[in-house]
Amino acid sequence: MTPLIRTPKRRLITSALPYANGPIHVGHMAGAYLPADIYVRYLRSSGEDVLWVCGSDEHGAAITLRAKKDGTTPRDIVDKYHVEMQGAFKGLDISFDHYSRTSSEKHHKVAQDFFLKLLENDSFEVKTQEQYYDEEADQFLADRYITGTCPTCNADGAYGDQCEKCGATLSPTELINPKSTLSGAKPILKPTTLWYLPMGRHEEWLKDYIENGMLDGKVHHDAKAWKSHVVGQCKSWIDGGLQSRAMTRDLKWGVPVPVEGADGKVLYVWLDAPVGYITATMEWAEKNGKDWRDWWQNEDTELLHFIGKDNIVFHCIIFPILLKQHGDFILPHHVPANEFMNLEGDKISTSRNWAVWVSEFLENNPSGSDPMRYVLTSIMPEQRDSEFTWNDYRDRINNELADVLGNFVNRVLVLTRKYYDGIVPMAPKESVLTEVDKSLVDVLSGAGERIGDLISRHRYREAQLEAMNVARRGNKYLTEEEPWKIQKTDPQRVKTIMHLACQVVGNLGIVLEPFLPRTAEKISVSFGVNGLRWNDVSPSLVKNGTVLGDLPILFTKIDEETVETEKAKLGQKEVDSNDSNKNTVMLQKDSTTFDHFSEMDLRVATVTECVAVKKTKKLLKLTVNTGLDVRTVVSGIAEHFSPEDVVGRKVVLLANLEPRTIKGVESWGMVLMASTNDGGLKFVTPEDGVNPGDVIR
Ligand code: B3M
Ligand code: ZN
Repeated sequence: MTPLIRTPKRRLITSALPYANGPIHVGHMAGAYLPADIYVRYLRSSGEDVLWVCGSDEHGAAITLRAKKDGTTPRDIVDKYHVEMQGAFKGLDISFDHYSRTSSEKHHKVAQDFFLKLLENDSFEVKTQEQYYDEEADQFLADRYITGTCPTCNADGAYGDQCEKCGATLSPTELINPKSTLSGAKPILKPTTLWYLPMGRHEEWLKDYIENGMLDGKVHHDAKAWKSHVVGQCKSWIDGGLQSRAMTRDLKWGVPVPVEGADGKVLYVWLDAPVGYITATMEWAEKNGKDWRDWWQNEDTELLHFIGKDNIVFHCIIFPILLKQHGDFILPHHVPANEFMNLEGDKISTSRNWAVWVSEFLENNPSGSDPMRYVLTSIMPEQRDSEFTWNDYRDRINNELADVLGNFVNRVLVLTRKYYDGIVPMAPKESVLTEVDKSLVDVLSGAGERIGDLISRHRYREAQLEAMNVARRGNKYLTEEEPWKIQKTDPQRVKTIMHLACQVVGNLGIVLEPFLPRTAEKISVSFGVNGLRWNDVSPSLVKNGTVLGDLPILFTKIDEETVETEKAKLGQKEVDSNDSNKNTVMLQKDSTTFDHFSEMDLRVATVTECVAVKKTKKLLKLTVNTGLDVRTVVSGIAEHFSPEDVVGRKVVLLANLEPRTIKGVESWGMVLMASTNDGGLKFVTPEDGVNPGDVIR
């Protein structure tokens, strides 16, 4: 039996609050913002009561880590990206009703009140435990701030929560030789008190909520409408047993824990950030003379969270627990999370600059948001990971937007101008319609419902395809009916054809709006249907006698140069930026002693000969004059230098490194190189006047 789901009176939509620690890329957009934008635009056009909120997530380790790397303060970081991210959203015509931020005074108060209510409702376990503390940085260390040797596989560089080499789940105290990533210091153990959320207590009702859509013995939502990957992830968390999770942290940056004696403690970012949705709603309500409670405390409201898959557990398990424990709030009815979008065969990565940055792209491509929106929707990772490539981008713009949509609209406009001075001809009588005409009319009659139904079920790729199919049908109709061939002999028939073709274009002005808002707006204005809405979609939308307005060419084609330029940018680091370069500066090594240093015989040498080592890709054999002798040294620099680049150079040599034989060649010593932070290698070259044999100390 399918349970009866009530139709909600209003919908509250949220999109994941992006961390204010870097710019927005296409993966973010396709994950949590563009799908929500399409959904909300459709609901608005359908006359539904809908509110969409978002904001910057300005707390948490992501921010403080970034500030540390850039040598600046968290405040500076969040102020910068709070503005920058909004630029990207605006550029892509993301139409939030309200965009907030979590570092505001208002939000701190809301989050603290929320926490206090949880405390009052006995939601936490308070535990005092020993935690790693960095005395130099003067702070407790989050798991990711500690690295060391993995106790399982002995690999270096394991994190406090996980070894990425062998996959072992760790706790920080298990690491061998733990080190703080903040200062490099060895952390000490210090007792601290934290408030834990005992999630195990909630397993039973959560299971019923996720698997059956039931809450407190009542039907809450349609569990079958949830995506299988979302339900699957939640189930495996619950089945694995929910562990208690600390809801406070010993950090300076964040929402202070509003309890006496809790100095130096802040709320866990995954408590504070989702409460940001509530704060954003309050701010919007205040500005618009509305009551925020209608949206959060009324059973007639449906709550939907748009997120990426890495946020599923927080929105489907932790936040629902918090909301239920609080007691005054509704719980999420749907979490249509998306999977990940990859880029040109690799994962999108901010630190490697393997990303398409939305603001930067739009700055260099003043064609507006629609082409990018179109492509991202076409490949939205709704059910599985997807991939963005520039070739595909070009093909979709050129073959679909330009050749189908743009071409069709333009032909209708040009022909209407040519035959009727741009005035839409009268509707034909029903009786003169051919079978082909009738089937085109049918396409228009059902378009609103078909596309709307797909959007309602969060199938945005198919919905956009269906909307484009309306244009495809129109284009095919014109091509096959060939009005230009019969205008002289059968002008009456041409009037029918052109009237119907104008109807197709006019309807595109409505059904394309959620996907391509700017294009839809241009079409609507030109065909006199602006201000009309989803329910107006019909074969008689455009009024007889409408005078068509100007309409510029809708899409310009993408040339090869653009594609190549964009591809070339991937993985390249900006040279001047004060942020990205510093990311790759290596941390200082553990201290050494002067004695250790003076054991090393570092001296200047000149390269007199150089050849590649046979059957290797990486090795060069250098003959060097050390001032003491002439010897051979094998160096792994062949991928960066050819032998001619090396001969005649003065180099710095570690001369007393034990001799060894590499690929059959005796190597005595090591040439010192500088690794640049873009992955390159450079010689360390002594000044003029320094000669072979000169000692470095
Ligand atoms: N800032 C994670 C992210 O940007 C986090 C989302 C918060 S939603 C309440 O992926
Ligand atoms: Zn390991």
